[in-house]
Amino acid sequence: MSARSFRWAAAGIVLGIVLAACETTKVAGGGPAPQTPPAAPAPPSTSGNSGGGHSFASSGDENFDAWRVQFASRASGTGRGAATIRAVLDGLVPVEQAVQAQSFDNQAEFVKPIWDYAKSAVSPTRIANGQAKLAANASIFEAVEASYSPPREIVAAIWGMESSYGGFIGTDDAPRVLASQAAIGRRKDFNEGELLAIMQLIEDGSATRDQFRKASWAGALGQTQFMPSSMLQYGRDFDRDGVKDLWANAGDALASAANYLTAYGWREGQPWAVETLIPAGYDYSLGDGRKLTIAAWKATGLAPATAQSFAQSETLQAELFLPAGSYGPAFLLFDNFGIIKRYNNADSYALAVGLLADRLAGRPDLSRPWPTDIQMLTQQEAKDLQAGLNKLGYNAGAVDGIIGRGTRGALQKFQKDRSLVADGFPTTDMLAKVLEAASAS
Ligand SMILES: [Ca+2]
Repeated sequence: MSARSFRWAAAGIVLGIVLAACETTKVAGGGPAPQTPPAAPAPPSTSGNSGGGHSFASSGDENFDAWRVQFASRASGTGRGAATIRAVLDGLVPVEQAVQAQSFDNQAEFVKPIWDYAKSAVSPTRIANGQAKLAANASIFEAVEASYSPPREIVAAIWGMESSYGGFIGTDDAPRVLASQAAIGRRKDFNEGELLAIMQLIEDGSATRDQFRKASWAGALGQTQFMPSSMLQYGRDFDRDGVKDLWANAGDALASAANYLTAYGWREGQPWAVETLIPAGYDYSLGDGRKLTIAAWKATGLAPATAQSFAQSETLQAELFLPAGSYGPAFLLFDNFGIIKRYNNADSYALAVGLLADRLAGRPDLSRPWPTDIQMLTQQEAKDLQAGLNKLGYNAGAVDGIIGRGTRGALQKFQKDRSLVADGFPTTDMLAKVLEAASAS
């Protein structure tokens, strides 16, 4: 798995997020459920098509052309009409492979700390813009909140993170970028599924071919950046004008996002997380992903950092999350954190959305600052750390330079065995200790 979020890369943000290692699966939610085939009959193909075969003008790329003809047949086999297939696939020229690769590969020399992302998420501008958008669209948010589970601030925060509240929705052609990836075999089934979803959306009248020309470079659509399969399954025509206009209609986009979170089980009335104070001498190894009740966490000495209580129920389960180890704010995470991750599968993303939503809801800033003066490991150093932990018998997983939960857990065990603060946080000092132990072993 890669820590690089291919969507954030699209937004020009260099990633490599520590503590959030996982490939971002954009609004894929484990794959869309099969849809009922649309009833709309396909007009007959006009030209270049005989005996059910498909032909297209050459793109100049043999491999792409071969894939396109085969995929067109597969699309026909799923019931898509020839005219739709042509509208989506004809005239496509694949994105240069070097450009595609650059979009996916993590080029960052340094592993970027999670707080870089969290801090930019709650910039004064983004908070002010969000509050203005909430006010300007109050009736939409009112109605969306009445129909779906998540509070308006969470939906607004996603809107802010995904498109700067509708300000930036992408300029790539979704069929082109999806086809380019499928043709070279990158997540072929996924990308072909997204192309089929686009065809269905066109055939059922949800959107036009041209609307799909405004997408992120990974194919995400509209103000809340839905992948086509998610638009097909969770998209909403909130203003009931007959089209799911995620691009220009804020109500459609926001209702779709709220519907998505609701469908994945948003727990109404529960927080996403609450910042917690950590007492001196605390056993940080409890922050290893385990879930305990609020009552149990309180018994270990945790207390809410602000006036906000942890949760209404003492029996609610939560996880202690230490994105900055013992050096920065700590959180009790609730199930809704995982629901936000269904939107974009990275801890850093969910943290950013949650923090922004809290500020939009008028809650105070974090009580503890992020440790912005800590020097982060380079990717090579992160690899050295992983190799050292593996050599010592702590399973840090693949030596990939990406510090995810596996590496943190291994480091926590190393720290605990040596009576160090077991926060799993990879400082250069901790790297030196691991390397020293590994070379002596
Ligand atoms: Ca609509």
